[in-house]
Amino acid sequence: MTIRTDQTAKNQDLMGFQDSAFQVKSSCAISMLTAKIKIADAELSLKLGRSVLIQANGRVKSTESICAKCQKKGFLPTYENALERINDIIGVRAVCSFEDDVYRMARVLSSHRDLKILKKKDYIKTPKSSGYRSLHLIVEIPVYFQGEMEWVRAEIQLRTPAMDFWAGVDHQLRYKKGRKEAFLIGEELKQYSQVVAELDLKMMELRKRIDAI
Ligand code: 0O2
Repeated sequence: MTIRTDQTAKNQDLMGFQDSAFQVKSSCAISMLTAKIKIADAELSLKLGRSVLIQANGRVKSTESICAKCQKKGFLPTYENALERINDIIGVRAVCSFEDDVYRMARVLSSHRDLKILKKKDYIKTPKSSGYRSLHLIVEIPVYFQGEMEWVRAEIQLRTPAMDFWAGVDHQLRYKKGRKEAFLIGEELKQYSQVVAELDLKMMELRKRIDAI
């Protein structure tokens, strides 16, 4: 008889995420969302005479991270639970030049009739207590695979380069949470979130002045 350790049991319950059909559908959803972001950028470029998109990329959350997120949210880490309750198993991030470009990009994407916007989380207007700032769209996109259409859920994170830089440093700190030094660094990082917000505003004002020349 094989005795399953807790971790093995959890990972087996999440095996659906290793399934090749799931992987193909996720990768299609990422390609389609990335294409939509690039098309939205092309449309905005025509209107503004400049590109707003700096980069767009996507990823599928690892099974370990899905398992950890289920535990953090306090529900059993099963494939069904995770699919239903975790919005960012599939994630796409678009870095846009300026704060108003982030909202422009969100408006264009929201106008696409084949994209369902389930939720908008504006952590720019209302930053998280950590200091995190970005605009999140929880969406569903239709994916056609093996003769069937499925609405696949994903999270689109829209942010400026400064917000992205801040979030990257904060992400590194996350792995050191619980240590005394990490708490102090976190407090300092929170203050820099305000500095980043001010820099974003100043850069946007400069761009408006350049536009007006
Ligand atoms: P990872 O490793 O980046 O994927 P909810 O939708 O409200 O039920 P959820 O999904 O926790 O719950 O929503 P939330 O808080 O909007 O977070 C979604 C993602 O945003 C996170 O995914 C991070 O990618 C990013 N994020 C949110 N808060 C922070 C933060 O304080 N710092 C940084 N760096 N990123 C943040 P994961 O799965 O937490 O992490």
